[in-house]
Amino acid sequence: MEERPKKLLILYATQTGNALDAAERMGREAERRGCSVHLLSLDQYDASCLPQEGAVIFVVSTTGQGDTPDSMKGFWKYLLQRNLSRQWLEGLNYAVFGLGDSGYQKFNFVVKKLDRRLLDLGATPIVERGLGDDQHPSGYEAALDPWMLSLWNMLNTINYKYF
Ligand code: FMN
Repeated sequence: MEERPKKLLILYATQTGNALDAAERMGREAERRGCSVHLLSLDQYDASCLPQEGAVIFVVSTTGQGDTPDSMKGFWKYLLQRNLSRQWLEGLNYAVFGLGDSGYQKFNFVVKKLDRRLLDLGATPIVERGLGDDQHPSGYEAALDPWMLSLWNMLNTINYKYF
């Protein structure tokens, strides 16, 4: 029996809107490539469903002094639960892109923590995390463009059936 096509889920957390812009851009690119996309803010997503996903793309910013955006607090609390096993996310392919500013001491702290926690819970990274930086003359997009390219390439290479 042929495997049912999977949807690409894009989850974002933003404080001032940039991560939403980035996530929407990613969604448009994915759809142009024939991919079926589901775009949601992290506070609209039930974290207990993560093990059932095929692939998830996270786009999250860092605010405060290395803090998560407000819309990520519930999700992050769920993920930090001690009773989640190291196999909980086995079978989940993920990619993370962070938005931050290297002028801050805790540069892109949230996406770095998220990446580490997903790995700890058994998930498999599709590509290395991307780090957007406000200090770059082209802003976060300077890192987003090459990161997206390697993401599409890797999804093709691992023959992920997201169409
Ligand atoms: N970037 C970091 O890398 N680390 C920080 O600790 C950090 N704190 C911030 C605090 C404030 C009040 C603001 C306005 C920005 C901060 N930034 C920090 C930069 C933001 O992450 C960056 O501007 C990002 O593009 C914002 O994305 P968003 O609009 O999706 O929230």
